[in-house]
Amino acid sequence: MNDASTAKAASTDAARWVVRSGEMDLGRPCVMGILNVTPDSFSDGGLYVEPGAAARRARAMVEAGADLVDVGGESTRPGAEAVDPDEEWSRIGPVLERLEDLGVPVSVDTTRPEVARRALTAGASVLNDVSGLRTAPELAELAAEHGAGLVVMHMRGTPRTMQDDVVYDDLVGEVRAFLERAVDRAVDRGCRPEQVVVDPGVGFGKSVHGNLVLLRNSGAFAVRGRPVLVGPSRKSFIGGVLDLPVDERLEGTLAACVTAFVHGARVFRVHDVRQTRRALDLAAAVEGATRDASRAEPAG
Ligand code: HH2
Repeated sequence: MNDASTAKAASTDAARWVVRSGEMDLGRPCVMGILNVTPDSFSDGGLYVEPGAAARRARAMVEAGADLVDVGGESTRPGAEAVDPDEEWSRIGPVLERLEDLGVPVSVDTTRPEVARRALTAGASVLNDVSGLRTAPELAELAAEHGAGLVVMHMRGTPRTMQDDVVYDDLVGEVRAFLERAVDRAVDRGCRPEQVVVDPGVGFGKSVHGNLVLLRNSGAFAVRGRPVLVGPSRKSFIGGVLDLPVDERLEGTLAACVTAFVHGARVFRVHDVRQTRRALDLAAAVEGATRDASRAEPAG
């Protein structure tokens, strides 16, 4: 098998993701819309700090084809300082209240158990932990207790320090080993494997080239048969390759998502939901057509 077919084989078992409010079918690429309710996120900081504006943005993303919405109250951009948990909750809580009838699962991007607990009580279905259970392994217990989905992401260090050292002896091997440990830790703490999704952490302590390597090897991260999420949206490696500012990285984001999908990723965390939905649906149709190549159809 070549690289691409290995990636596909690894990802076929990974078609189920159990989240609290049901089961996501990852047979179709899954789009996670980003909703940052922060003053300082790198691309949408300050736009949705008012809870009404945030709720409108969430509904617009669902209408545009989001399968779930990820709400974050703390920026994790390189160099970002940590915020106090009460401050983080004061940003997220009023938004979650308004999303009870959103119609798709709500994920909360936090590394703090006290914030996660309150979010789950307020109806969140997924915990998105960018520390990969290093900061607070209790997050796995909370996910287990509530039957919530859990995203475990690779990052070395913290957002404040992660770009200080972006050299790895074996990037893919190190990220894989980290994610294996994170899935095992989640299971040891009571999660069913089906609740867990893994993420190689695009933009978190990697060089421009390192990020490209992660995307090219997306399928290799499907450790323990778990589905792979990638979050390339508008990130600086796109600017690094195309020499474009953050507000001109849509095409780069779409290309990153489509290539990651072809190489085995199944969940895509993005700002531009409608465009990503269309690009991935077309990519999935092309991939499906490859498998059915012998079927005779009129030309079109
Ligand atoms: N990226 C960011 C935040 N959370 N979670 C996962 N699982 N994967 C990611 O790649 C990821 C993430 C950073 O992007 P963004 O939320 O747009 O910016 P900021 O951290 O500045 O709020």
